[in-house]
Amino acid sequence: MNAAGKLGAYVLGLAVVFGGALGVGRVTGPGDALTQGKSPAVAEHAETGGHDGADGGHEATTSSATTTDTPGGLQVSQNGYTLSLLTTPVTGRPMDLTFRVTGPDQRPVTGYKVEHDKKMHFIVVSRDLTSFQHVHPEMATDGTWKTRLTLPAPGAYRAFADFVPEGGEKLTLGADLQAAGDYQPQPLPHVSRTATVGDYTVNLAGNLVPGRSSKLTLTVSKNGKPVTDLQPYLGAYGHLVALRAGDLAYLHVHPEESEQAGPEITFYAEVPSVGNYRLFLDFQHDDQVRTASFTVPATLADGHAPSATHDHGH
Ligand SMILES: [Cu+2]
Repeated sequence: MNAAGKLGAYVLGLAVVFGGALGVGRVTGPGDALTQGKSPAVAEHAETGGHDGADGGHEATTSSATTTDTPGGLQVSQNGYTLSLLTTPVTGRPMDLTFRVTGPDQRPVTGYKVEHDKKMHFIVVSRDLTSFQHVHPEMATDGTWKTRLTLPAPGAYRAFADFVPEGGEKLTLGADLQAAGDYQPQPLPHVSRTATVGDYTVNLAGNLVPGRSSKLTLTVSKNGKPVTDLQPYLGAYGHLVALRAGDLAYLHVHPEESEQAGPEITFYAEVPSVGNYRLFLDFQHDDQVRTASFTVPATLADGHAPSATHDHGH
């Protein structure tokens, strides 16, 4: 009870953990039978103990605790739930993308818990990580979800369904989308702590350290002035999705609760490994949601830790 309560609060406040599989879902979810297969192994390696592993879940910062779990978004089917995309994509014009999630009983899931104001968070990114969309589909009574979006160009895309099924634990399933046509993959954008979107500049401070809760502070300014009247979007002043370069492992991070509507938004993110990550920040100002994106390396704590408290590029 206590452990569950504590973890629950933690999730609400600073939801972090890569794929939701690390401790949180496993401990609080009722679907223990579904995860039994890997829990013992994880407990063994993580040395958190079979019983108070519950409590130690997010405090276990050893790298072994993170590497034994599969991050979210890498599988099209997990815990008996399967994502099926039902639309052949087109590019350059709006399309209605439909999909279903089937449950352990093989039927389309129709019962979902609301999380961050929505029952379904759906993300579509190009595999080269240069295009990102975060949308909220509508569900028909038969469990078919539909959303309108435009894929900017031909190529390979990854779609992520981030949801909590009733009676199950939080999941992020991923599926490929292939848009026919002449494809020009772009290299991963350069590592940068500054992102520009329209008149807005967002600066990033903090470092990603694998296996640790890493504090990230994003500071929003418009035409050089700090923005102090950010609007809540889905119950928070910002939403952050992190995707690992190379395999698009998925991390949805929510900010530390704040009374302050900017210019700073603080997140705690826990990444599962070294490597480059692409971060996408959604924030709302002047009634419009905008996305700022960054490429950020994750490095070991005892390795190079660049001073990151100052913005670069100004
Ligand atoms: Cu969402």
